[in-house]
Amino acid sequence: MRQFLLSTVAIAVVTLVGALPAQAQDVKSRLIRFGYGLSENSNQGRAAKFFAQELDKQSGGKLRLKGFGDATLGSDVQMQNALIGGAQEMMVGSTATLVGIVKDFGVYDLPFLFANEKEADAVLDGPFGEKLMARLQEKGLVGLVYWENGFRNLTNSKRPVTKYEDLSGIKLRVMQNPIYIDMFNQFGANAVPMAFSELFTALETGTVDGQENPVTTIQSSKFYEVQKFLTISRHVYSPWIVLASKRWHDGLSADEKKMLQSAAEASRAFERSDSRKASIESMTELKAKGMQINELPAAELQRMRDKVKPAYDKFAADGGAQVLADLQAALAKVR
Ligand code: KDG
Repeated sequence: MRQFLLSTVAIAVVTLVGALPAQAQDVKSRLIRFGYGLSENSNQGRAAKFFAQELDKQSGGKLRLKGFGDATLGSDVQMQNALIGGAQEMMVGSTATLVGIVKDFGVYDLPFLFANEKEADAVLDGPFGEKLMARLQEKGLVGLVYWENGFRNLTNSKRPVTKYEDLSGIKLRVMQNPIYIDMFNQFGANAVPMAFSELFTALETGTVDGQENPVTTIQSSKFYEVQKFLTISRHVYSPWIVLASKRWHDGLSADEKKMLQSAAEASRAFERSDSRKASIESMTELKAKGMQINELPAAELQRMRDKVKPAYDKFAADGGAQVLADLQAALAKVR
């Protein structure tokens, strides 16, 4: 009887603690600076706002996340360094710009890797994506969740791209990542690596003729003002990754870490849903803004796949063989 009473009391206490309001949990008042590169009125900006609201709700207003858009806290690479040094708490940015910190993140940049969002979600949120994310900790970063940047498409000011040879001679801005540089040089373009924050001006002044990004970014960054042609190629599925400074994150209580992760996971669901809806809306708006839009047929996409297949061999030869094999095994499970 005594044992029964003790276990009943224990269950009651655990239940009560779990339901305790934030005020009774170990949560301090904190300001969290969250940097990102796109505008406030973008899928990235809307998700940052949702993340802040969710964290506010879960922490009783104590964990105040403040979004800083338009790269006001710096480019992805600059913010990554600020997090590592402990000068900034959080950010969201492209996994493509992480290759200088953990080279294996380049696996996500391989052309035509994911066929659809379902595959991407399953691999990124599954054991493969989590394992790769965990490797950031030894470098001073904590990955919380992946968001969706999306399938990337081509824009330029010169001509319609109906086959990859049409890219010949086009100065094409790419992210600062060797796989993108090689890929577009292979297609005959002149790949120009550049931070996102410099891109609009570079397009406006003709420093570059074109770029490649998801249609949501093309719309929210108003690239239609300086680009005439849009080619739907979906040549890479691009993830974003929500990062925290490990120096800062290590100082959080277990309750605070739990709230942060829970709010981040809620923001992931919101962001993907919002991005997919915005992707459809963006196509309508880009047409209305007068962009000349073409979609590459399957036969041309296959030609492009064949043309850049060496990217896979090069990635494997440069030390990426194991991570590529692991990703392909994870993909096979969801196909
Ligand atoms: O800061 C902007 C980046 O997060 C993201 O948009 C990267 O797709 C990207 C690009 O083209 O730089």
